[in-house]
Amino acid sequence: MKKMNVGVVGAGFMGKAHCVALSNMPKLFPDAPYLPVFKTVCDIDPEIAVDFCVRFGFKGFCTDYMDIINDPEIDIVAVCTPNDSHAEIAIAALEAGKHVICEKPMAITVEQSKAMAEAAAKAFEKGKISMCGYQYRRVPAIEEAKKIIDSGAIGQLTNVRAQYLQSWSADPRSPLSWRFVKETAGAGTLGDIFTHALDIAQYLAGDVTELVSMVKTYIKERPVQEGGVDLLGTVKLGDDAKKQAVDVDDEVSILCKYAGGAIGSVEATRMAWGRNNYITIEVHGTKGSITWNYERLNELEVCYGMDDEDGARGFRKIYTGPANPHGDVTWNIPGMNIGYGELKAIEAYDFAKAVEGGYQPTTTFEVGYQISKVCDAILKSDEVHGWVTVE
Ligand code: SOE
Repeated sequence: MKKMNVGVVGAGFMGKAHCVALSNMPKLFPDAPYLPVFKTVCDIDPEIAVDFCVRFGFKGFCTDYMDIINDPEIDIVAVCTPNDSHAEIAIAALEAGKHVICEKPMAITVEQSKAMAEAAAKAFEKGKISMCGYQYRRVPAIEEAKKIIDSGAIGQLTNVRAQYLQSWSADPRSPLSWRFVKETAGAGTLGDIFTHALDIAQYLAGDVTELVSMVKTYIKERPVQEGGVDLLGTVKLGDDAKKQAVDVDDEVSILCKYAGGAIGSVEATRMAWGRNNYITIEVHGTKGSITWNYERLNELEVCYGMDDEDGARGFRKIYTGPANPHGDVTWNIPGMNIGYGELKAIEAYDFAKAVEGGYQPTTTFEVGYQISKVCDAILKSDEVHGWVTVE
């Protein structure tokens, strides 16, 4: 089997997600185009880099990502660092002739996203592939929803509502990590999770063309955690901890128009007690509806409203499995279910197929750039208290 050397920059949560996915990809997909070889892992913290190197069986580690960029043996770079370094690392990797998969949000400014999309277009001319990590659109149930919508079975879309609700930062004792600092994160909930819900909505309904928004920060300062490693609310710090101001948003809501003609809304918060990874989509069409929730990610609910008789009308539940998109990764019997790990493996597989086939996969850097433009329009709309057109 063909081998491809991988360099991973950033050995935190997303570094782990990508490495688990890369190692599972050839095991789950019988036609995986290559066997990823763990060549080098980079983290600015040498202890974390060494630990990761040992646990994942990397051949080596480094603390300067340029060691990965300058290594001619490395074919693929996974960018899994905090948001402020995505642009410089991804562009350097593309210019050095690597294929690049970069975590979301793509960058912290529209200008950076634009530069990344341009670098990706140039690299593609030389056969190099790039992808931004908006994985949730690859959930088999969402791909099935897309098939149903595109087939016309639920008619013309009228309304598309998307939500991403979490609670890990609802407690004011949840420490301030890089995710609460504009300089490193670019934005708060907006870049972190709103963009995922937006990506799914746009995948199904077309790009957002006009919007009006509300952007709120509820917890204005948080205790600072020594070391700064992002622990996603799993520790709480007491009143005696040093505090730092939060300069990003906690919650974002928009009303919007989609290019496909539907209207709708997208909302996200990390302050919804009781919600964990609650991503929902509800799509209404002139002939039927679709609804889905990530917390039950294998289940797609569809109502073929015009086909059901009065008194028998309702949502039918489809347990996605081998007969649905990405059925070759799911276990044999619907209801056995896949989770986050398999989803990231689907992303790694889609990326690998694109590398093999020499085409750009969905969730290109161009998509990441378009999402950045919507985020910019959201901040502008909140500022002017009115509707704005997405550039
Ligand atoms: C934290 O909100 C986070 O880890 C996001 O950064 C991810 O993109 C999301 O998939 C899970 O939650």
